[in-house]
Amino acid sequence: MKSDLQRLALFGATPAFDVARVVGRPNPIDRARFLERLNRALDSEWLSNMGPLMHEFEARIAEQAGVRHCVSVCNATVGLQLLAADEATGGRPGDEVIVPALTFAATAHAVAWRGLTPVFCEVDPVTGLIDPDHAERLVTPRTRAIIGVHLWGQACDATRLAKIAESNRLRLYFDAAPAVGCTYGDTPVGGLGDAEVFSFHATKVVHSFEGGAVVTNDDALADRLRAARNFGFGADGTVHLVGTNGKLSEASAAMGLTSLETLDEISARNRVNYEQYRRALAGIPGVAVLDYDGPNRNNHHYLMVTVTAERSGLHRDVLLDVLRAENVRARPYFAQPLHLMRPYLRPDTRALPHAEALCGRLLALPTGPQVDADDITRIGEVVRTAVSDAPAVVARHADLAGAARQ
Ligand code: T4K
Repeated sequence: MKSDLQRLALFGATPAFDVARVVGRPNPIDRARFLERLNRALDSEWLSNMGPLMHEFEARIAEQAGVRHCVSVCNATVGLQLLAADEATGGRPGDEVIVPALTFAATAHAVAWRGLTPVFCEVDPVTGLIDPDHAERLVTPRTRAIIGVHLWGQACDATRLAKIAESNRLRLYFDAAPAVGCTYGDTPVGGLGDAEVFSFHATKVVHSFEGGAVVTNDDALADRLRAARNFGFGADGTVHLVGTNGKLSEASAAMGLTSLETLDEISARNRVNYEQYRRALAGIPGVAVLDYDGPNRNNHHYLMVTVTAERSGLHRDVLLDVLRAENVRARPYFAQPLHLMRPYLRPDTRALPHAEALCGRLLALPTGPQVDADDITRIGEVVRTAVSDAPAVVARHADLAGAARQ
């Protein structure tokens, strides 16, 4: 064993961090501002059902995304469900919606929950974004919509997808769950396709405990969505359509407004972390930071790396445990391609090699204001040390796993 390995917690050393560095820690907010807003709601005795804070939050999000309408919802999954159920999608049970195989399960679940069939599309082998060529080949007479996903804040090829949607008379939606503050060229994410859906879950760059929003420039769609999230009630107080309860509470809106005020500062901070990670991980065989330096701006909320075992000598899951031992709570986003998930697996399910390969390689590393340059340097050293003597690390990992099983 090389002596450097003795500095790893996997080999018995003291973990690199006393306090865990975690992917998904809620971004800090100005607590006094939040409490002031929450107190305002409590004093007014108006806590939900399209209150003033919800309206203010919607206005700020619409402004941020450069769109006419923001319809807030209780989470992004419900937002996607509202789009799947919308009359313009027009789906009858069994109609098809094309979704990428590499995304959070919610993208497909929202479609399936409405009785439509998600059809899984291959992704780009590097970015993990939906492959428009494959999407085009998947179109059938039953296809109603395509949902692109701006994975980790990288914008999809919205131009190509719009052409495919237009020539096949399909709706085009984007799951923009992680992409508040990102752009497609100079266009803010939010104004692409027929509608886009943001998530304001606690783990997202802008958070409202739980929450989400559908943003669109389509006036009629916005009206239908406003009704659909409120049991189908239209502005005239009568029920226009079959709706659900998808409303955002005033407490969530208070948090969302306060969190949104930090977006620019946190994105800038995360950009610095991204550059520091690129330096700290440079030259490590088989370990690469996902490159966000193209023409589209990323909010840098997710710091993604790929671990290619053929070159690093160790699998992503081994590195995950090496880091966990150091109190670095990295996450394997996403570890399972959707077409291989139990509810979607069929006897004739076809392999999607790029999505499957990426699911075995991707790792989210901690970033955000809780992580500083020294932390990143230290995390880089851990990864470099592990990869530099990968066979010994793999053997040690297998020994520990065997011992844990006994
Ligand atoms: N589409 C896409 C592409 C998405 O990524 C998501 C959600 C959606 C749609 C649906 O959006 P929502 O309906 O949720 O609005 C988490 C989030 O729950 C989920 O919102 C998010 N994507 C997904 C990528 O991450 P899990 O299963 O990984 O959550 P969990 O509980 O394992 O926590 C993740 C990490 O965050 C852990 O390291 C712990 C940490 N954490 C979490 C919470 C909730 C905290 O430190 N504090 C917290 O309060 O799904």
